[in-house]
Amino acid sequence: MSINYQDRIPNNVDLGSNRTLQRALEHWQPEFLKWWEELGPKDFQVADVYLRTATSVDAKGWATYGYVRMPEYRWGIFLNERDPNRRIGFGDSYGQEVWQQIPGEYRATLRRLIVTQGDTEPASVEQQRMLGHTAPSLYDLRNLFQVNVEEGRHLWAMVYLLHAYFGRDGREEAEELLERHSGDADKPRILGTFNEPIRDWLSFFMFTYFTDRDGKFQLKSLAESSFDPLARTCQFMLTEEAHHMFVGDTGINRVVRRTLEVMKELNTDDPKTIRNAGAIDLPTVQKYLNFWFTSSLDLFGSETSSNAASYFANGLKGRPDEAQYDDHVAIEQSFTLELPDGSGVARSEQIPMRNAMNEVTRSSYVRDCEIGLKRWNRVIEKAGHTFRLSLPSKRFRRSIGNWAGVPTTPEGAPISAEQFAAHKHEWLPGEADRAYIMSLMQGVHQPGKMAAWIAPPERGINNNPVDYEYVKLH
Ligand code: BYC
Repeated sequence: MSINYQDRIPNNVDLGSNRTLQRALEHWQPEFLKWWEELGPKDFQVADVYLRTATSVDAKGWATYGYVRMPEYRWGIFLNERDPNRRIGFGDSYGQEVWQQIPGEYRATLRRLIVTQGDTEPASVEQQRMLGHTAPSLYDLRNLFQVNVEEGRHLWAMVYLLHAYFGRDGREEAEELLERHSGDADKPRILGTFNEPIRDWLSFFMFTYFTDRDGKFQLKSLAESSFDPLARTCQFMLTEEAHHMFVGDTGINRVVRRTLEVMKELNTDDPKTIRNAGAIDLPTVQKYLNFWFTSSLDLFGSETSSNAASYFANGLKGRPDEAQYDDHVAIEQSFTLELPDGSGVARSEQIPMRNAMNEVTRSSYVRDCEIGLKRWNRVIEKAGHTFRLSLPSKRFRRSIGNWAGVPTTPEGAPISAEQFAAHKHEWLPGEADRAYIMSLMQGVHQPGKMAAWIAPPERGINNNPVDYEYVKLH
């Protein structure tokens, strides 16, 4: 399964043996590059960036590091190796052979899932395109660009499936993936979070921690798919995704560490004094966390979803880590949901397990999110402070599902719209918070130098020192 870098499109799918497909993808390639130039990272296209590139898909040594100009990054098509014994792992056809081609009756649904997944990848690049100028260090600048080129590659992953398995419809969808744009009034991206602007690095770290983690869980669900090429693509994407979440996790950790240093130096926990010293007070970190976590919760869809039930029944999309469950058919089980009853309390309702798959996945996601919070809180505790970061309730600030538009406290207690409005800016970033965070966003582009609002990372990339010249600017 070594990757062929001789072809115009690097791949490990023997693309050269299918001339029609190869030509169609080579036709899409310049469109992608044009999109990258217009809507990819602004102004850094001639910089030499210390990037990793996939060289093989096995666990050992899949990556090689070196300086690359982003437009010359070798975006390509990499699928995990095929397991000839792989069987359908869930749903009505449990135990049968997986599909190498798409059964006709599932074509439209699978296309929709692949397009929705594919749409998020370029969207995130568009959202982050202005961040290069305000990077807190060259180390961070490099990480931003690594995330961006890999999201570009994830778009390639989905476009390959569209071209290879969906004929003309798929090619048209691939074109449209470059036509919708994040935040565009006429042609926005499909899912809400991917139309939110990311103007500052605190948002970027929250996005890579919380929203990329939604990516992890959605990809894990699709990695269970009976459509084998989709499963194999997602398996490899997951290995790339891990670094993105690392960027978010360590980014927030470094922000917190720097704030604690300032709190210690000045012997204060007063947000105003901390801001005057150029750091980000912990309540503000909490507000940004609330915003991005709740937005990411929406990405799992409604608690009750007949779409999710049929994805599961038909073997299109499973639960993340399906093997950990005892019952892979899930036809006789039920799930208890907590729903708003319209009069300020929550009521319970039992629904069939298959209809609750979005909620099952969301719950696994929330547990995974908590790991980072524990780590950050340990740092705060060690520094002798009682403040703790916390995840708001799944009911808070929702735009999708049963709790959409229901005002609650961050703890999930239903309140009136007036009460919500009165407290909103204690819970979510307000204009003053955003203006303050933006005032900190001054690019630091000298090797080893770090903006004053963030601590240096504990180590560099690929065993290089932190003060390595990760991006050579010209
Ligand atoms: N915003 O039955 P429901 C990533 C729509 S992130 C707007 O509950 P379903 C990444 C929904 O599409 C991972 N609309 O939905 C991260 C449906 O519309 P249609 C992305 C929303 O189908 C960082 C309608 O509401 N992966 O990879 O059960 C950087 C009814 O809803 C939203 C995928 O998306 C929303 N938040 O579940 C880069 C995986 N939520 O179809 C990348 C593929 C729902 O009736 N997608 N709607 O017009 C899916 O599995 C499903 O489409 C969803 C929704 C889980 C998203």
